[in-house]
Amino acid sequence: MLYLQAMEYKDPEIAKVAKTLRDKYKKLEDKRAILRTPEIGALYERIKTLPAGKVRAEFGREVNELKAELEQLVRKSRTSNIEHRTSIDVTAPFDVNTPLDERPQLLTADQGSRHPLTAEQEIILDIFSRMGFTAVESLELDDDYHMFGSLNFPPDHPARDDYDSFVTDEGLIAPAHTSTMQNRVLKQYKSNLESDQPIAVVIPGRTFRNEDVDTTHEHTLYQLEGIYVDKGIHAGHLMATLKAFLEEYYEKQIEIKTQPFYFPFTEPSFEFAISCPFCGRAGCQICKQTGWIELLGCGLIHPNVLKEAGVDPAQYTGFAWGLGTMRLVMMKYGIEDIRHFQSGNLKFLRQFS
Ligand code: FA5
Repeated sequence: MLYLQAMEYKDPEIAKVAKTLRDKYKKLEDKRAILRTPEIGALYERIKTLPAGKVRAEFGREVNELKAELEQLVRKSRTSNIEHRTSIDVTAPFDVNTPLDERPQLLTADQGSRHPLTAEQEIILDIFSRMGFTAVESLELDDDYHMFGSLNFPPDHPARDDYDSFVTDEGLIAPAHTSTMQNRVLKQYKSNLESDQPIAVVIPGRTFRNEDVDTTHEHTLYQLEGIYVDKGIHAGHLMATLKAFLEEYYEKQIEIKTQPFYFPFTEPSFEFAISCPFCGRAGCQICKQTGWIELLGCGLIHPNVLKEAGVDPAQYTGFAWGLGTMRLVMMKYGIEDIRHFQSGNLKFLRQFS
């Protein structure tokens, strides 16, 4: 299934060709052939026959838009079925075809220990499970629709640039946040609403950003997405849920600060910070002299995001958040540099085993 919004063209000739080509595309086995059809060639020829000026420029622009729409369709055809592909075990530390006696000797399990992030994630999920949330794992390779389109990012909107993500040659995306799972989860659990049950899901995941790495920023980071939808849900429920979770996790009362923010997929949106445990809010290098550490982004799910997943925004409202798991754990143990987690430094890791 392809999730693309068909463009509308003002020029009647282009609109007609667009319709013909969309119909043709559905029947084609080799989807790339749509880019070589005579209809599109004829439109480019037609540009040359128009008088120079506004009419020609407008016609040319729409022909280019149609070409871009078709190219996007082709790209999507390659990526739209990724959920159905067989997964590859990328954790195997050797080529699985290597004969048994030539494989590297592995350390016995009793010489290793769980990574602190894995252990903490279990604690986090246990708290949310007790709060009524189901856990769903996120994907580590996704597509443009789930990264942007399903999340109310208009095409070519500058907000897309805020997520400087990694993209494969085939157009697959290493997700920059766990929000890529929102549309899937809403679709998967919307039947709850019909039986008067809320949608209450948390989604732990590994995400990737082309980031300038420093004490609080990693290029490969862990997030925990949360989604809650029901009738009559408002920002008070969001704040109460997060505060209840944080106080359970830190086992003490904590100071939080929220301020308005912008995300295309929530309205209103907030940035949520907790007081810096390293300096007690006096200001230090880790909190960049602000006294606060940004922990998560959140807000009320935008009606367009609900609608896109088939949930009626006139009946239901909901909230969502994306929590930086590594920062949460840093605050708990006073870890002053996020880079320790993925450094492989045994001195650091053994403190948690
Ligand atoms: C997001 O990623 C939004 N998807 C969050 C969201 C979800 C908003 C649902 C509304 C609804 P942001 O880019 O601010 O937002 O990242 C969220 C959190 O991830 C940050 O507060 C921070 O704790 C963590 N984070 C972001 N970038 C990094 C990084 N480079 N290294 C470590 N943690 C990071």
